[in-house]
This record gives sequence, structure tokens and C-alpha cells, in this order.
Amino acid sequence: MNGRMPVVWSPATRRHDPRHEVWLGVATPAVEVAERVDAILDAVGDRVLVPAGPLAGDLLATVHEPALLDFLATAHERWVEADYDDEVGQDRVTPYFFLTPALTGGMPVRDPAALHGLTGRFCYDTMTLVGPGTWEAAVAAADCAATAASLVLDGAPAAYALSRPPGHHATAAGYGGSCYLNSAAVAAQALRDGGRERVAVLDLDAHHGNGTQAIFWERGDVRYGSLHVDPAAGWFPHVLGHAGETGVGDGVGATRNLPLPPGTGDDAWLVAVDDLARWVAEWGADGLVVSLGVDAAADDPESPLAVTAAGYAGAGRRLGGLGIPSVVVQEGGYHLPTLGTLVAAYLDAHDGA
Ligand code: SP5
Ligand code: ZN
Repeated sequence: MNGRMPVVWSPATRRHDPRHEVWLGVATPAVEVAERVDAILDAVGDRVLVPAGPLAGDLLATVHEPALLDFLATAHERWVEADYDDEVGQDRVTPYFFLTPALTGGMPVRDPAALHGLTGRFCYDTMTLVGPGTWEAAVAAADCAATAASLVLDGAPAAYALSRPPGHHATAAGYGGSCYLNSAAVAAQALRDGGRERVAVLDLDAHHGNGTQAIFWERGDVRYGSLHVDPAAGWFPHVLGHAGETGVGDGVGATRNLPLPPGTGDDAWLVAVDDLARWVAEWGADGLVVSLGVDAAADDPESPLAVTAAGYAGAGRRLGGLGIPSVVVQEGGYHLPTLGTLVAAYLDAHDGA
């Protein structure tokens, strides 16, 4: 027994309100809402609560490109100044035009002059809108992860970052999938900077963490392993997360993906968790980041996986049982009535292993 891991949080994580996501051209109510923070706090608030410190700055500059950080830091105030709300009735920074190879054909292009054009240089889907508090909340989420990593570097066996908005779909230079800044990558980089030589990120979210994979794709010092609903069965992020993606250059073999069919329940899901746990243990990882999305749960509206709270407890037991100092970072999970229970099931089991 290692005691109960502390919960690092920040009230600023509530400041992001996407209001809606545009899916297939239709604005639907957002599911990545501030109430998620309180649902989780209600379930884990009997643990030691640690306020996040402003520790993410340099780490964000390492894992993200300056252009993305500059864009996100000022995008909403520029959107307000440009008066899109009065002119078109949209008060959130919303892309409509994307700098994909289908447009550019690989030719070098200059930045769009209009903010509504420039948004599609950085944002790769239509579901990830930027509002007045989005930047502050995304930085606070990263601060939670950096603070949790510093607790672990100071000797805590594990710490949980109640990061929100989530981060694992955010790439070095882009955002999407309800993610803006990659908190798990921040935690992994913090462990590296703190002297851990072999850091593994294991991603339990229902969706493949394409952003984390991309950030560490060419690195051998940080491994990325994920189990998620099979993109080939039609699920976000659609083009990434296939089993054949294993890294390049120094990162050859340092990425591992276990796509699972829709409907996968606890037993097959835990076989995949065991597989990733073994992969990390055999490598001799001395630091672990768990991207804890609980949207693989059967009740979750955003994924077709059918994991239960007992399944999440099984994952906590397995990953906590590795005995590797761990930073657990919140990712997705959208079913407010069960969200807190699922997170607590994981944390309790990780502690108890
Ligand atoms: C961090 C995370 O879990 N991001 C999820 C990104 C995937 N979102 C895909 C959304 C597809 C449209 N959702 C329509 C609502 C159906 N319930
Ligand atoms: Zn997810």
C-alpha cells in the first residue's frame, strides 16, 4: 500500500466553455463541459487536494510549436475584436477552411490573412471551439499535469492531475478532438527533465491519442502505448491509431497501438492493458504517465466500448502494480452521472496495488 495519491486541480480549468461542437455541419451541445471537473471532484475530493502551480510554461514550449501557443493565447480576443459575433452570430473561434494537402498540394503557402482562415492552420476539426476562458483553462490543465509530475519527482509514488480540457489529441502544432494543449506530453517531458530516463505514456482513453503519439513519434526516450476503439471501424481520429504505427527514427518500436472492436468489454480490454503493462515493464520504464480517459465506459455517449468500473479498477491494479512512479492525467469521459465513480475506481485500485 502506498497511501492515496493526491489530486492536483485548478479552478481555472472550469473557465473553458466550448458551448457547442460543430459535427457534420450541425452545432450540437458540447459534451466536454466544466461540470466534468465537479463530477470528478465530488468523487475524489476526499483525497489530499493540491492546487496546481504555474509550472507548465517551459514544458509547453518544449512539446508545442510557438506558433500554436501564440495563436491559442490570443485567438479569442482577436475573434472578439474582429466582430464575428455581430456579423455572423458566432462568438467562438471556429474554423471553416483547412490547410490540408488537398488544398496546398504540398506547395508552401503563406498564412491566411483573415482570422477565420488562419484558424484552420491550427485546428484540424470542427468540434474544438475556442471561447473566452479556453486558453486559461488549457494552461491550467497543463499546470495540473506539471504539478503532479513535480510531486512524483519529489518522491510521491503517484499523483493525479484533474486536467480539463483534455489534451491527448493536441499535436505539436495543432489542436482538435476537444483538446488544445497536451497535458500528458507535458507530464512526460517533466519526468524526462527531472532525470527519468525511460518514460512511458499509456493511454486508456477510448480514442487514440494521436497528439501524444505524434509528439513522441521520433523519440526513443518516451514510449507511447494506447488501446482504443479501432479507427478502421469508423471512429475518431479516423486515420491514426492503427496497429502498424510503431514510430520512426530513434522512435522505431517506441509506439504501440492496440485497436479494439466496438463493443469490447472488460475482459478483452484488460488483456490489452496487460499487454501494454508488460511492454512498459520489460523496457524498464522509470516513469509512467497514464492518460486516463474514462470514455471507454459502456455508458459513455462518445464511444462504443463497453468497459465497466470494475474494468477501470482492473486497469488501476495492473498499472499501479508495476510499481513505477506514475502521473495520472485526466483525458476524456463524458457521462456525468458515472464519470467520478469511474475515475475513483481507477485511482483507488492504482493506489491499492
Ligand atoms: C479527449 C476526447 O475524448 N476527445 C474525443 C474526441 C472525439 N470526439 C468525436 C465526436 C464525434 C461526434 N460526437 C457526436 C455526439 C454523439 N453522441
Ligand atoms: Zn476520448
